[in-house]
Formats: sequence, structure tokens, C-alpha cells
Amino acid sequence: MRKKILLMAMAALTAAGVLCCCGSPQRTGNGVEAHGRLRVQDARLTDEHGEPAVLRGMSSHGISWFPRYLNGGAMKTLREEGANLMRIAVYTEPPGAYIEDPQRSLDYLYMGIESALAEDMYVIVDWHILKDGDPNELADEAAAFFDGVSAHYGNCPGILYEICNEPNGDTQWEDIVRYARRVIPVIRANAPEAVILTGVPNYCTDFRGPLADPLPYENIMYTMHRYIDVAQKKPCDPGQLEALLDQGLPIFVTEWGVTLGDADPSAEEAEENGLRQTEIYVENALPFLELMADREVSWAAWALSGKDEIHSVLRADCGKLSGWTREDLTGFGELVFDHFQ
Ligand code: IDC
Repeated sequence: MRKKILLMAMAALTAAGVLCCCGSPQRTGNGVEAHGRLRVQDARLTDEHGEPAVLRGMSSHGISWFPRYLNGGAMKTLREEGANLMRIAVYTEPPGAYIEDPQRSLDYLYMGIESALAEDMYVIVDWHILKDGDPNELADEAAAFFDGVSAHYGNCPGILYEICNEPNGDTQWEDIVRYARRVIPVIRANAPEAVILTGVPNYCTDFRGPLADPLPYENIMYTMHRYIDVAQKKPCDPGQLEALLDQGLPIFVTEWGVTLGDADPSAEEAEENGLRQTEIYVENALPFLELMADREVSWAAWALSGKDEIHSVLRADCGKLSGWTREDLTGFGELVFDHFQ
């Protein structure tokens, strides 16, 4: 009886728009409550009102190493800074990651998803292959993983699925198509309308495959990953992204970040010696950021962590788990936080 009254009360609140289907409170703004269910229409991410939806936020680092930043306070801080997206990277390897200890990764993943949804943010569930360059190597495990997650969140409009992080090595587009044909129907059986993202060959840089032979499903986007060299003052060239958008390819930049550039022989040494992050030319990334803003391309920046490396948005000496201010951010972190909105 009590359960029935509770269900009736929840139904009334949902009908009145006070609760969404995931149980989070109603918000205004640029999050899930405002945009609702996403679709890919005319190669663009579109919200349930038919308007363009632009998602911007952070990618986690590998959740097996940095689960600490998936907490509710961290998501609240990102949200207050203007982010409406959190990408959660479930590494398949090395030891300690999903394949060796799936339950641990799932615990962290679900904690992160719930923290982000509670802050009205969209979430990308990222099957983070890397050393395992061909996603077919772990297709059985990926199918079981996505079946479990999509069964939990089938009706929730806040979840996007990224079926493979960065195919690499000699993995061809045909291999990715074969894998996608295996995994996408598993997700769609539980979450028929979910937006699904897929990586492309050579670490998400080679788009010839999807241009010639796009995946035969609705609501698909292809992921671009872009790391901008900030070791020498040289603004980046965003031409590849522009050309792909002009050709009508639906692109989601699920990782962008900075690198010290492998062409520079001193870069590795500089990183090893802890090159002061204030000395890098983060403004080299501006042409890419500006193009993404102009063309309403959604993005996640790599990565939300304080690991002592060039990719971190938090300073290595920042012990805070949330509530970061400008002083806690690296130069790269400031650039990212300044562009969430
Ligand atoms: C990097 C992490 C680094 C870790 C390494 C290997 O920043 O701490 O040691 O992975 O696990 C990618 C990948 C992403 C990389 C990132 C930076 O998707 O996993 O993270 N990067 O190297 N593609 C291009 C760059």
C-alpha cells in the first residue's frame, strides 16, 4: 500500500516535470533536463526540441586509477563551471582495469554515472581500449559490459555509449564495422534510441572509412581525438575537423588535450623533469576550440586528474577532490574550464 502511494506520488511529480525518469531534480540550463533525449539529425547532435545540443565537459582519467574524481562534489564543481558532460573512461587493461577486475571498474563507473546524472550532466560510457588496438579482441567482454550498463539505463536520456576508445595498429575500418555490428544491437536492445559513438582507425584520426562506408544505424557519431602540441608557440590547424564537418560527417570530439609533441626531442625529457605547466603554449589550442564552438561540435577534454603529466587539468600539488578554483588548475585546465560555456 505504502509502495503504491509512493509510486503514485512519483508519477505525479514526474508528470509535473519535477522528477525526470532518472529521478534527478528538475533544472534549467544546458543539461539533461533542458535538452532531454538526444538524436543525430543532419549529422548534428540535436536535442528533443529539435535544437542543436552542444555537450562540453571532461573525460575522466582511467577510473581504476583516479576514481576519486568521480564524486558528487566534483561533478557539482564541473557543473557550476558550465560543463554539461562527463566522459567516464573504463580502461580494458592493464592489470587492475576492467578485464582483470570488472566488478571494481563497474562500481566506479556506476558511482560516476550517478554523480554526474544527479548534477544534470550527460555521461559518455567509454570502453577504453588502447593497447588492445582492435576492439574485436575483446568483443565478447564489450558486449557483456554494454548489455549490463544499457540494461540499467535503458530509458535514461542522459547516457551516451562510446563503443571503443582508440582503435590503432593495423585495425581497419572494416574491423570496426564488424565489431560495431556485434555491439550496437546489444545496446539498442536495451536503449533503442541512445546516441552511440565509435572510434575510427589510427587513434581516432583516420575518417576515410566512415566517409565511404558509414555504419548502417541511426544516431551514430564518429569520434575525433586531437592532442595539440604546446611545446612550441605554433597555433594548431583545425582544418581536418572543418573538412569533415563540411563533408557532413557527424563528429564528436570525445578527447582533446595537449601534448609536448613527439617530434620535439626535448619534450620527453621536459616532461620527465616536470616542465612547469605555466611555460607551455596552451593558446595553440584556440583555433581548434574556436572551430568547435562555431560549428557546435561537442567535446570532452582529457583529463580530470592531478597526475603529474601534461594532460592533467588539476595541478599535481592540488589535493582537492572538488571545489577547485583557478589556483588549482594547470594552464591547460584554465583553458578548458574557460571554454565549457
Ligand atoms: C594516457 C594517460 C596516462 C597513461 C596512459 C596509458 O594520460 O596517464 O599512462 O594513457 O594508459 C589517448 C588515450 C588516453 C591517454 C591520452 C594521453 O585515449 O588513454 O591517456 N591519449 O596520452 N589518446 C591520445 C592521447
